[in-house]
Amino acid sequence: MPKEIQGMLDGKGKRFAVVVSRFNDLATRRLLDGACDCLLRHGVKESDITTAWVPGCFEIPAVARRLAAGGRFDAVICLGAVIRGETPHFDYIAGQSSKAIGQLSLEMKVPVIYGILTCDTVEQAMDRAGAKSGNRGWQAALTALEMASLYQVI
Ligand code: INI
Repeated sequence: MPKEIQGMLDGKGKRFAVVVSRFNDLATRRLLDGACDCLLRHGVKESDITTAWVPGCFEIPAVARRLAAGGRFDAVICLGAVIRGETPHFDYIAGQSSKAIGQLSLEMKVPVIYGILTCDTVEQAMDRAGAKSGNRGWQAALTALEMASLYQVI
């Protein structure tokens, strides 16, 4: 039988950092609520969740890097919402933040999870922040639980 490894979803005793962007906070506050709800329901203590607010998605990776490197957390969850406007600004912010978070997820010793919405409209963002299409913050937290556990096994 080949050996299989996988992460479990038990958050007991684990500590999580959530970096969340204030830009489009109507949506990002809901992502944060979803992430915290998921962590608490999986056994994480409220006092073991630390939230760091940043101005916008562009600032998320720099703060996530410091939190991930500090050795205090089992995973770092990045939450934000980039909403397309009339200029190419969206592409720069969405592209840079996703690339930088992807790079961190490869470099850091703990999982760095991507929970950023990239949407054409506010309505799409709200749908993905708990209205019609689930809550991406909740899903990002679930991924963080599984990956934190998997890293322990590895
Ligand atoms: N930041 C976001 O998080 N979402 C956006 O939609 C957004 N737009 O569209 O401009 C945005 N811009 C701010 C950016 O993240 C930085 O905070 C800013 O450029 C200062 O570095």
